[in-house]
Amino acid sequence: ENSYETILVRREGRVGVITLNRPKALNALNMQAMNDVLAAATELDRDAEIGAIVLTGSEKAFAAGADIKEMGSKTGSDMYREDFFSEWDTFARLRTPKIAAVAGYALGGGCELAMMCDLIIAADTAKFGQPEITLGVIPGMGGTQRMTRAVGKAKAMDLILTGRQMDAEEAERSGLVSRVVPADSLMDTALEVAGKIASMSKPVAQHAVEAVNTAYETTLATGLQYERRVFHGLFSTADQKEGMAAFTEKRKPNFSHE
Ligand code: CO8
Repeated sequence: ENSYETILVRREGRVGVITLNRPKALNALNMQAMNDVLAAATELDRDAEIGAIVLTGSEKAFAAGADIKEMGSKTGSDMYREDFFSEWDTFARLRTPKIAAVAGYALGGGCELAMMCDLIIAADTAKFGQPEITLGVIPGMGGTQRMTRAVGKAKAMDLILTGRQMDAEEAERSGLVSRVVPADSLMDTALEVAGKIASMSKPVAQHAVEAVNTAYETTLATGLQYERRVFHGLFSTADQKEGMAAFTEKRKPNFSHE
């Protein structure tokens, strides 16, 4: 599985781990990295043996943004013709629960990539920011949208207009990350959370991801209707029968992921 140029991929039980690996560029996201992450994550997503994906970087950087050197000289018409970086949307839409395990810098596209995941676990060394304005642009992989939904308008404006970095504690307080842990236990915690999620029924967890994400896309009434329909529909899965039977029989469920 390690035939990729910019990432490392490994499996730990039902968890797939993708590690961004361009240390000399602080994991800056070039086209190759986008293609590698997309290929690896799509393969893990389709694999019935994988119930959660952890995306991580190095101790120093989750990712320091899109690759400024690769991008800098492109023209507006290049960007439009290539529909530059739009394929990241495919990553964001994968339904297998995705956890970003962030240590060090998560800046620009790196912060946006973390926000494409379903939840973010941060080391106490993590630094989040959208510094694009200091480069004469604005966020382009969802920063103005997902950051605003995650932390609210006031803090999103503050971050995006000043380009300042937010530490892990502020990120947790603001609702961007679900937990902050000491840097040396980041991967243990991320793998524990991912392992727990992966022990659930995969299709049920995938429906939960879609249902939570629907909260960002629609009105409350439509979202509630969507949730209820999904809830009803899950009664046609083997795992609902197993989960409820196991409770009644006072044993652990043995999900078949069907
Ligand atoms: N792109 C390319 N190379 C980078 C990047 C990057 N984003 N970040 C760091 N590097 C490189 C540096 O150039 C340096 O390379 P070299 O050794 O060859 O000079 C190497 O990584 C190490 O970096 P530093 O020496 O700068 O390390 P420091 O510890 O001094 O500083 C920082 C770390 C603060 C993280 C600093 O590197 C930095 O500010 N990086 C840039 C952060 C940034 O501005 N990110 C936003 C990029 S723009 C973006 O992400 C837009 C996404 C939307 C695109 C979607 C379009 C539709």
